Amino acid sequence: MMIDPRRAEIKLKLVYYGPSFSGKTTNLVQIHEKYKGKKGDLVIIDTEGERTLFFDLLPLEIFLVPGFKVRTFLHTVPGQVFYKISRRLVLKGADGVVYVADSQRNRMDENIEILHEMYKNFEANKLKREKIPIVFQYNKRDLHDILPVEELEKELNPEGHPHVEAIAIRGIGVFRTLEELIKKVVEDRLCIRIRENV
Ligand SMILES: Nc1nc2c(ncn2[C@@H]2O[C@H](COP(=O)(O)OP(=O)(O)O)[C@@H](O)[C@H]2O)c(=O)[nH]1
Ligand SMILES: [Mg+2]
Repeated sequence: MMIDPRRAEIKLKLVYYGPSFSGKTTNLVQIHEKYKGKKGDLVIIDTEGERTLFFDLLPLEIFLVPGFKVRTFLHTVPGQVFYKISRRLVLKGADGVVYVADSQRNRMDENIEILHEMYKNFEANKLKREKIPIVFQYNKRDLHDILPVEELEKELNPEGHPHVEAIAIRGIGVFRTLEELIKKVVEDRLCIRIRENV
């Protein structure tokens, strides 16, 4: 987090982490659509077969703290095994993380594996696991062979971080996820209580 009192500006770096194809890029595309006029350009690095080669980046301006402009930078990570290093680097200086899990039963092993990798990467970046705000997003709730939320919670989120059910492709749960995270980041880091209706 960077606070620039002269420009009355707070800069936040938020990272969407998770396995390949869980819906991270879709979240950013939906947010980009909604915040027309308040945003910078969404950078999606497209490659054949996989949408995110290095990262997606979406700068976003919001007015949360009275008198301060909050500039948020949303990043995603590439999911595949061979981009391990990018996934470590992108966490550098992160203020908060959304863990986008794929709710499908057959994706559970990968949800767990990439989550453990994320916790290891926190350490590599000197981020304290207990201190960094995390919101879990259980995505693809529209599909058939999905696990109940209670089971996902037990496996992925025993610490009880906030969680949101989502169908990112239809925009459902996307903004709630982002709002939950920003709220948590600002409250934890700036010790400011946010009104309930932001
Ligand atoms: N059925 C369904 N498909 C989704 C949902 N969210 C994303 N997808 C699809 O899942 C695929 C991977 O999404 P993408 O955002 O590229 O995943 P990423 O690899 O995590 O960035 C794409 O084909 C999306 O359209 C969802 O909520 N439901
Ligand atoms: Mg992607």
